[in-house]
Amino acid sequence: MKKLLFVQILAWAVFAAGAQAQSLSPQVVASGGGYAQAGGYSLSYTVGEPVTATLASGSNILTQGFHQPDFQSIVKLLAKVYLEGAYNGAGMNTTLATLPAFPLAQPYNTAPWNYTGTEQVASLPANVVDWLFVELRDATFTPVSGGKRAVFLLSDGTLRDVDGTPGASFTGAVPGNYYVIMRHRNHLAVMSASQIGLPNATAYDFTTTAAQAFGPAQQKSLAGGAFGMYAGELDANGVFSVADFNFYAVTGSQTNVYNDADANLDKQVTVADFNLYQPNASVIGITQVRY
Ligand SMILES: [Ca+2]
Ligand SMILES: [Ca+2]
Repeated sequence: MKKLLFVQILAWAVFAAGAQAQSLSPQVVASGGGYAQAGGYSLSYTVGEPVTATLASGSNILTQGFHQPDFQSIVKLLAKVYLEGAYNGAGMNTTLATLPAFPLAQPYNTAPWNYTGTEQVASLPANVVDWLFVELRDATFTPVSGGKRAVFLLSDGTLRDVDGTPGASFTGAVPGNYYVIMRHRNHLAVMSASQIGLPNATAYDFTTTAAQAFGPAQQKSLAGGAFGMYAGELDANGVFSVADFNFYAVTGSQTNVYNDADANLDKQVTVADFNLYQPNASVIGITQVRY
């Protein structure tokens, strides 16, 4: 009997389709739907429509379609940083990006980072050096919601988000003051010396002095008075040790590869990469960047 009643209700609901639109809060307009009531039972339904597009403007993101998520904040970071291994005296080499195997999706999805972000592009933007992994930390250095993003590092040291805009776009993070950690696959990670008010209109520049990075001597003096991240921290755990040498030794010589042992980012694993690691071998990263 109950089953029969349900079928009857369903029939009523179908009959009512289109004749009685539904109104809820938040208000939506459905392409189809209906409501029926009988014998103490009620039934309502809507015909949804798929998400059709996601739009972003300023600090807001909007997903177009029937099911609207909450408005999400995007916090933008502008920053400039150099990698010792790619530095050429004026900017950084883009040799690695000529590699056919250069990843179009972020490569920080393995240990020690284990970052599950889906950042990817259909084709590389101009002047790419490599991917960077950027993190936001609060006043007590604690990770924050939405505070991780993989972006491209460009030859002039600036960042380029996969959304095509300058900087790193942190979806879900809220405007505020943050310490910023810059991570690279085979360079010692650095954190900003102080909190940065985000979004920022002027790029935070790590390259002007070693003191732009938190802690003592966390950046290397480069040619031309610039400073950059120490090359050769091959296992990226935040500390130079024999483990980084072992990573190089086990990898062995390789050509035309995207490999973490390639400290100078020239597509090859050779003694030149060991030579970058060797003078940096006693550098210890600050606690906040270690894994
Ligand atoms: Ca290490
Ligand atoms: Ca190399």
